[in-house]
Amino acid sequence: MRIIDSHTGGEPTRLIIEGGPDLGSGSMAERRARLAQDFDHIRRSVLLEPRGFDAMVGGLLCKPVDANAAAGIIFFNNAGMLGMCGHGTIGLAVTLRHLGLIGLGQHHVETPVGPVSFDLLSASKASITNVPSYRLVKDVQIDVPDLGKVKGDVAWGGNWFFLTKDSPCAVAPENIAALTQASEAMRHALTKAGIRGTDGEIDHIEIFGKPGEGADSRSFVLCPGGAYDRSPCGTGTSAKLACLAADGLLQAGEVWVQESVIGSRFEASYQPLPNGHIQPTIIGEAFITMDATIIRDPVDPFRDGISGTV
Ligand code: PYC
Repeated sequence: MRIIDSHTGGEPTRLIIEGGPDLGSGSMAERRARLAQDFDHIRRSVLLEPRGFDAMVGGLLCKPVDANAAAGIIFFNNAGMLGMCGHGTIGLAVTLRHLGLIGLGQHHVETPVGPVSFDLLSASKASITNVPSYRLVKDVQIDVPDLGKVKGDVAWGGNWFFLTKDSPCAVAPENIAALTQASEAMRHALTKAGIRGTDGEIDHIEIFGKPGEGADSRSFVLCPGGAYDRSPCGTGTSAKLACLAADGLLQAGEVWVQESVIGSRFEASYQPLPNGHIQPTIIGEAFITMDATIIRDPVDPFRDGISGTV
């Protein structure tokens, strides 16, 4: 398998661009189910140690159903399949141009949770238009061991998020271990309380803190496999925009600068949709870091990654 790695605001994306499994010709949702059921060893071999590590997000480049789309993509991580991935779509845009498959401008992409698009603004910068996003519930209160009562919103931005300002410490790189522990505890508390998204568990936690100069907000995002997002998280920023829009705190077209715990930034805005949901747009930069071939030696006992650690 040929892979191309990139990072978006520090968060890695590893795309399988050749030699991946044949998932047939269904929708990306159908192909994602086939990938999960029949080819999970491919996901593991590409992302888990010794080739990958817990923060890495993978994507399988697929032939789109609609010939007018630039690509179909199925994103996954160390724990399983993802819905959408914002930083990964910025990485995809930059990777497709690196391969000479697209030029600057507008392109459509099919994902398991619906069509998205991106405008490639330069060799390293893209503006993505995400799936419609919305807040499901405001001010959910959960009891979290060692933290007490934590209040937050549940929102969809292409994945399910619990968003809270109740942080046990400053949202800063030196507190990543404490933030990880706190968000794991919040996720368990949500599961224990039976609080879910409409079609699945809330597997991403987003904790907000004081932003740096020139940003509107800083966040720590816990991903499903226990790693934190080095980028400001495209789907998490979309969920945040949905909450801001629902509270009347951000107007359509207004720019929101979302900063990650390591200080990388996305510029985000939204347009309202007739059903009350929003259409988020996220601008970020990605850089290619590697173009490589995966070798799965049949006698290597760890050719499909080290499992059982997530
Ligand atoms: O950027 O949407 C995102 C994302 C999801 C998980 C990691 N990054």
